[in-house]
Amino acid sequence: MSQQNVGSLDVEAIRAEYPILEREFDGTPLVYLDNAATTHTPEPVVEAMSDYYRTSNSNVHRGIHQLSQEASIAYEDAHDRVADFIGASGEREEIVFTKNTTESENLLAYSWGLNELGPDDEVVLTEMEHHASLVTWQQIAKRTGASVKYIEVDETGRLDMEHARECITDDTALVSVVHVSNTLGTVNPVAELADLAHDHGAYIFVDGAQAVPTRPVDVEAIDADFYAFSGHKMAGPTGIGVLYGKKKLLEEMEPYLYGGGMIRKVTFEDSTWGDLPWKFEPGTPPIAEAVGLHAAVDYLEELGMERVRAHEEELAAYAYDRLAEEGDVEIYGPEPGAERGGLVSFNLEGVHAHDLASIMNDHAVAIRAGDHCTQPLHDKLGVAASARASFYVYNTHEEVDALVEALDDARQLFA
Ligand code: C6P
Repeated sequence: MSQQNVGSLDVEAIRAEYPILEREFDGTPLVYLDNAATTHTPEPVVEAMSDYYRTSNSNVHRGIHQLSQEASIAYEDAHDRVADFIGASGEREEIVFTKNTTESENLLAYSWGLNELGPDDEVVLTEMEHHASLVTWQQIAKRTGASVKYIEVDETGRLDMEHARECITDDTALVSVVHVSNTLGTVNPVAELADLAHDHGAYIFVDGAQAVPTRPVDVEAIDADFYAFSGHKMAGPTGIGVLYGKKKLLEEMEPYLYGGGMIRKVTFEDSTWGDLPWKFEPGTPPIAEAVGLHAAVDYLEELGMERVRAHEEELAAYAYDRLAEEGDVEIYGPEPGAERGGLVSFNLEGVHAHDLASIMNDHAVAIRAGDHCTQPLHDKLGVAASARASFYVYNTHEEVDALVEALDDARQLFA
């Protein structure tokens, strides 16, 4: 297999569109393996955003003038483009732009959770949830009297589906599950969980922060009621995220932020709300970021999401196998294959993950170390922290080799 053609992506051509990858630290070329935190932004996306600022910058839905109309059309089109990308047939009405996945989860929790949950209700999470949903539902449960249950993760890093069937009952109001775990890499059976939730009259929210950037996602094939992700993890800009919701459910939900741009009629006594999705997008929204997200979707579709997935799986398998050969490395999560996304979390015996990340940094290898916002999961794994290498469309086998080679330095210094 050529080092430049991983999973049939032309990685050399792809890398040429990311000037940041040319950076060197003390003469050593950057090896960026922190893509689950944030991916880099290719030239077409930067160009689309700077073109917007150069030619059409204005506020949306407020002006009759030409620039405002252009900005409004670009902003609205971005909703349609995202809807199409994730298979939402209700188009823009089902796509709410937020700041990030975290805000999307909070929107659902405040808007739906605070109003609908009560002491008889249960919210079913999994032990591998990111704090963005785990902390949010904990807090909403405290305020509403609802209880929270966790589907267990088994020793292979997969969800225990037998336990899932025990946890999800007629008392369940919502199942909140991460599609691809940012720590274990596990790809969860979200469609099966959606069926389970619906069989018991519950809704399902899917946290797709690590899924939409890395594989084809069809929210209607999953039958997700709600689905969230962030622009900055999918070759797009920071400052924009998405909450997908089935139109009927979003229509029934109260807004959670109030202000201009989301109303139909306001009197001194009361107000009524505008159409979807605008009733959830008060104030000046992330317009240039929406333009950038649109360009990122175009960019990814041109690469082909099946090819992106194949590339991710292949690099994860290569990294897993190389790390597993080391003998003193503990790897978390499922073995390589369709049930593992493009990341590998691990620990090197005798070396704290933070020290390891610091040694990697000396080699210009950027990885993440810590709890990855999954503290309870790390407690369960029996470690305070782990190191994590996560891959994207521009990563190569050689970069995985650089990661593995740097382990020797860490051993010499700390072990
Ligand atoms: N994970 C990481 O793993 P925001 O920061 O709102 O764009 O995304 C939050 C989030 C929610 N769910 C999952 C599964 C995630 O992985 C993340 C972000 C980053 O490095 C930061 S903790």
